[in-house]
Amino acid sequence: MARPKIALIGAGQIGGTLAHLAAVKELGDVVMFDIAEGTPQGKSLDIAESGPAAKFDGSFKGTNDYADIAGADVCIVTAGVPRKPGMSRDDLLGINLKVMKSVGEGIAAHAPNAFVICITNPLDAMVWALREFSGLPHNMVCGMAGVLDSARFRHFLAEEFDVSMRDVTAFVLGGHGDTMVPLTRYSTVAGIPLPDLVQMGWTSQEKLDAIVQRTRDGGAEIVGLLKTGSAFYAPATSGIEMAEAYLKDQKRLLPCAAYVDGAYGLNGFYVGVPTIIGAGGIERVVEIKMNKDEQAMFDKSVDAVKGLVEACKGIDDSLS
Ligand code: A3D
Repeated sequence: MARPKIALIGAGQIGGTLAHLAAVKELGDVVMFDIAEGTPQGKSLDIAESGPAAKFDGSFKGTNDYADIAGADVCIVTAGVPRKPGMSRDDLLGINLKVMKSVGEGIAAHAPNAFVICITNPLDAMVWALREFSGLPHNMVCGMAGVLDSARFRHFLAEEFDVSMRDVTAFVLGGHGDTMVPLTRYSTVAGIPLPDLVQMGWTSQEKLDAIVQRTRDGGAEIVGLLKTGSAFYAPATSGIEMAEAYLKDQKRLLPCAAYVDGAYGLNGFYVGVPTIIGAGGIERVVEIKMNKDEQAMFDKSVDAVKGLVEACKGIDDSLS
């Protein structure tokens, strides 16, 4: 059986890391597309040349021509610009919306059967716009944010408790922005919920609140340190986890920006929710019960995303 074909649209920091991870994990043949001439070609050749030492097989191609993504099984989109210190994700909206238009048209023309994972910010609005521009089925277009935000939360919790991060599960829902919703009641160490761990004296409520805030600010913390761009190792690893769930029909329960129509009181809206990812793409949206406070945080986050979607409609007439 032929190897799956993975198209990476954008060959920047995240795109290059995605290609390397896909290679090392032998997920399939990789085509990297970018408008910058030479960048996808150079990164692809460099990764291919690491194969003999790393011991992986696969073909790696860099291109500036959308025709080369033809027949891709998965497309991961990182094309656009990242933020710099002092910028919010929302500041990227105007420029990245234009990028989503060309990417959506490219995918529609050459890889209409692909499972599409958007990573470009501001995430929830960009995945909505990418779906609109591409016209692909809603279950085949989603956004990566919840896996990353949950991974950051899990990392901070594992450090605080001095336990393996393997045993820490965490849930971060809502939009990928300052209003994201880390759900402590649904986050556990080997099944023990965080509020119980506070009662058991593993940490204090103040420390837990600080970890929640650090999770919300996780992207900005890295931007502040790097100064020239934003995080890429953890975002790429998170995108690969989602792609693998699709390619291997793993039926993973992963939080991601998915089209929600009916659940959570939403009618046709992209936002971060728990989903099942398998061979059918986003196979299910999982509706969990939230208490009053959690619901209020989620609603606030949904409102923030709605504002961005409206802003997109104001910029591009074809979206209204
Ligand atoms: P960067 O290293 O700048 O790479 C972006 C690439 O996109 C560059 O190589 C550009 O040449 C290319 N590009 C620009 N316009 C186009 C176009 N029209 N068609 C094809 N390629 C194009 O950025 P990065 O890889 O660090 O980040 C990529 C995106 O991911 C940014 O929007 C970030 O804000 C976003 N990001 C999202 C998360 C989430 O958790 C959602 C995390 C980190 C970064």
